[in-house]
Amino acid sequence: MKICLFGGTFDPIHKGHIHIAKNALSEFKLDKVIFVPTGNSYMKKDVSPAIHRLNMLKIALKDFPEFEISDIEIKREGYTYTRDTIKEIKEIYPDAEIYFLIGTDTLFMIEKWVEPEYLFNNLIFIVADRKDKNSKEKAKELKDKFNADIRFSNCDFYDISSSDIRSKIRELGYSEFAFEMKKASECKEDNENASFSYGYVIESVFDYIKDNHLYIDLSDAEMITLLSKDLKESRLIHTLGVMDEASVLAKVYNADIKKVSLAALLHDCAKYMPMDESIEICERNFVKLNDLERKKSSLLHSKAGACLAYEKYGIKDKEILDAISYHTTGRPDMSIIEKIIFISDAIEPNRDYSEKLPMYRMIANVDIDLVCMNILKDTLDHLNSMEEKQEIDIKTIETYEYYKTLISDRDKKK
Ligand code: DGI
Ligand code: FE
Ligand code: FE
Repeated sequence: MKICLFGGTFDPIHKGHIHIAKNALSEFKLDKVIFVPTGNSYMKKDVSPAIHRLNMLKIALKDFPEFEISDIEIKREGYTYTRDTIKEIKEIYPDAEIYFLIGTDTLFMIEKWVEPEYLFNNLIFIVADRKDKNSKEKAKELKDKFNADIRFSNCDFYDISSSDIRSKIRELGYSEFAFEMKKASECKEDNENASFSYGYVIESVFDYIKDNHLYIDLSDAEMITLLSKDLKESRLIHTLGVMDEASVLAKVYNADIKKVSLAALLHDCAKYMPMDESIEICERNFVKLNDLERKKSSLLHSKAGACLAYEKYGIKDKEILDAISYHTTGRPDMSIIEKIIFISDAIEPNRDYSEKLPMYRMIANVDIDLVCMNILKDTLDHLNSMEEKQEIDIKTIETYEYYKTLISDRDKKK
């Protein structure tokens, strides 16, 4: 059996990818091409969330029985190396001849990958460009050095890339881009614009991009519209209250107002997400959950919220995501953004659970750590006084202890 792996970010998969995969399939008489989207270490790289890239692949490849998708790299936490992927694939297909489809740019990078010797020993590389003279020379060099088997596909590699598509969408907006795409697809093949049309995405993938707001940042208004579908009215009112309170505190403490408002806006975005979905979204983003978080939605919604903010609202900023993630329990040594969200959630103008709130609201403007400690203390007291015994998350206790010590050390110094 001859199988060919085709790795990439596929952000998004475009017609050029499909074109070269089809060509390789017939030219090298392959049994199948397996598309292997790269993983993303949660929130780190500037690529779209894995789930979207995977969904776009599924949509684009559904009519091609010889094309498969493997999520092995997506399922692997942290950095992924092609070497490990090949090892796994060899276990699944021990007798297969394994090809690896690449563009010319990749040919120049393989030597820098982990264990290139292993790769050249175990793979037959197919380079999807026959024209590039430099790549022919590079192939010869690699053959001499590693005894590499590098073959050139007899097809044109369309030089438009996913990154060009992303920037074009960003620049034109969805409607203009759709228009451009339609125009390009009407060009004849020999027309110089044809290669461009090949580079675009298929229509159903474009619909997915639009529906999931990929490649264009959502405006605040769009976020609120989306959020209003996920939240009840009372929760939306609370959210706007947190935004108001947090913006004031951001000014007082000189914190990044944009980040603070986004974190405030989205802090409870997963409040009504069903438990099973919440656990799933955390797991696929490698967010670890303890046993209590797995059974209490009051605790789970903050971590699930960070993941939802990342996947659905396009937030990639770690500081914003952390503020959402820790808004319920807090954590020791919180950043200023985390503290602002943590206390704004408790003291926003619509809250009235305690007569101490007006005092907290005043103190918040001068001593945020003191208010943090008090809110944590109140939460612990509240949970302990409830009729139905409440388990307490270790983070809540650790955070309380941290701020209690901080305040008492500070008072001693005075
Ligand atoms: O989502 P909100 O209602 O705006 O507020 P939140 O996210 O701060 O808190 C949600 C609930 O979580 C609140 O009723 C208190 C509860 N909570 C906070 N810390 C712990 C906790 N519940 C348990 N069981 N254990 C905790 O450590
Ligand atoms: Fe909350
Ligand atoms: Fe809240």
